[in-house]
Amino acid sequence: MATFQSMISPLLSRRNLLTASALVAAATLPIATAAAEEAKVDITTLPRVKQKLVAPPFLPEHEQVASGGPKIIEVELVIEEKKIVIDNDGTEIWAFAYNGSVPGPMIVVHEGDYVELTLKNLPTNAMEHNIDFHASTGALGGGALTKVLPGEQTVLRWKAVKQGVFVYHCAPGDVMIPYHVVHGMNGAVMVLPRDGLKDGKGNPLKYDLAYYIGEQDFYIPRDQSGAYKKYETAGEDLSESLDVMRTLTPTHVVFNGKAGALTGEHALKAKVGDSVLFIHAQANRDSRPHLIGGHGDFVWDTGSFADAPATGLETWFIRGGSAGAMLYKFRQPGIYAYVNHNLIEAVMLGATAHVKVDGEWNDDLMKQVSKPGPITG
Ligand SMILES: [Cu+2]
Repeated sequence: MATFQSMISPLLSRRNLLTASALVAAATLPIATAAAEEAKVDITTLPRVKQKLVAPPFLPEHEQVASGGPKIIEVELVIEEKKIVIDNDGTEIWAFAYNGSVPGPMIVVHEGDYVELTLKNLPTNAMEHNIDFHASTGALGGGALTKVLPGEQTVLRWKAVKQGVFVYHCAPGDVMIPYHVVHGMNGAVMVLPRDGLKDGKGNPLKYDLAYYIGEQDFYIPRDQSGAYKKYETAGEDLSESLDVMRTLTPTHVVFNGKAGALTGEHALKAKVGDSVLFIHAQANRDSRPHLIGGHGDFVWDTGSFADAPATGLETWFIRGGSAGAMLYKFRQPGIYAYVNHNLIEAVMLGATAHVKVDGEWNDDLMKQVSKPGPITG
């Protein structure tokens, strides 16, 4: 009877042989693999471009199709601990803000570019901060290499090898990770394909406008009367905030740092015929964007531009800890509501934006045949 050893040893030796020959083959291959190509990049020869970051809902100036080869895109984020108001009732939070905005600014590059970030922690701040880029590879997304104390700065360079839209956020360790993220310390990166967006069948997709909607859940402690508490300094709310966070029930879910930040006179603007790219980021919690009165013509809800977009969606899904993108061409004028279609969160907690669209009404798509009036039959 064959022993166990004799049964497996031919397999073992065959596997060893295969492994060994694979190693030899790899060693003798011409330097033509993608990995070898990447290793040959001489970073000192690449052009450097400074990208001027802007507060959401806007994106920095950028090309949709990259001209030329890879570049080093230099950006600066300055961390500021600042008191902000998050609703129309004057509710406050000491936010931890990249470049002073909640969420932080969007960075836009192309696949193959390098992001070179200077991260500064203002000397007036109280806490250590850092940054974890979901778009990057290695060292906890850069989090392990970017811890800066108040008064310090650091420079991190990473290569954009994954195309899509991605979240970045502070991750200083332990409970400070969610505490900083739900105090506004997150933002987004868009890594475009070098030849621009595609519809999944190889046809190019262009946008006339792009808006960046950062959704933020807040967990504000209340006093004994039920009123939201105010604090004198950043970090003073730590233990009471953690108690509210443990409930997993946010007191506010808002776009761009404040309920009403993108409604009424602050509405996003477009014209009939404009194709508008909406980038939606949520660093902590699931969301389900919906454009009331329109659709997601093309939706990359996983955030990956390497995958074909879904088409004609009613509502889509943004996984907590990710960003997604949607392209829609407006066909009718009027006010559209762009919401998180958990409507409790949209209407009662703040997650609503408006898009004011100018242009000519199309009766074929919709017509009010008779105005509301008494029932006649
Ligand atoms: Cu932080």
